[in-house]
Amino acid sequence: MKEFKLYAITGEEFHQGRDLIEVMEQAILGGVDIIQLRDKTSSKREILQKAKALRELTHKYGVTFIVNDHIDVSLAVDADGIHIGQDDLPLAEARKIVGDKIIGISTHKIEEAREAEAGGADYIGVGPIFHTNSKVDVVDPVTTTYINQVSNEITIPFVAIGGIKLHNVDQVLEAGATRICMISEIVGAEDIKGVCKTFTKILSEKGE
Ligand code: 3NM
Repeated sequence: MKEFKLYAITGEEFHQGRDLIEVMEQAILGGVDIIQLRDKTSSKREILQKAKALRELTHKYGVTFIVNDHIDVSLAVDADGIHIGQDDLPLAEARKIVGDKIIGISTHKIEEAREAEAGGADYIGVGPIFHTNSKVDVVDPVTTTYINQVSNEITIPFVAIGGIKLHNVDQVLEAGATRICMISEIVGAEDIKGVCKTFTKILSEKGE
């Protein structure tokens, strides 16, 4: 998959009434490399419509587009890939369905990271690093210790997630992460583009 640093996930409960596409366009203009559609409440039909619109948007800007959970929706709109959790279809089965499209997997401990790598995941999520209100039933924070473990051992791309904010991102990068993923700090911001530009700058300085 294309190299990436800044990854934004939709979270319409934080959009403050702003239109989904406008919110994500601001994030793209701020330098986001990947957009993920994550929607745990809408009907499949509604999710499909949102996915179509986001596919169009991401094509326009050449940004990678991932759909959370719904492999069928991802394929139907020709997204670049899917993101799945530990309780979803196992990686091997998902791979049979999506072929060489991107598969990302959420991991919360090193055993899961190893399994995802061995199974051929394209990237893994590593989190939640800090407390988050954006995902229900998520495990307790894994802290930056888990980033240390993954960065020392895992060779596929990993992205840190969960409670990451401008005020704590330094800890995440210092622990060894080079890619970060957020919902609320990005889509809940007053100035979405500005916040993304700040993160983009921090990430690129870190990479130098
Ligand atoms: N996955 P925010 S944490 C979607 O640890 C998601 O796998 C997580 O939202 C994981 O940036 C999380 O608002 C929520 O904390 C991230």
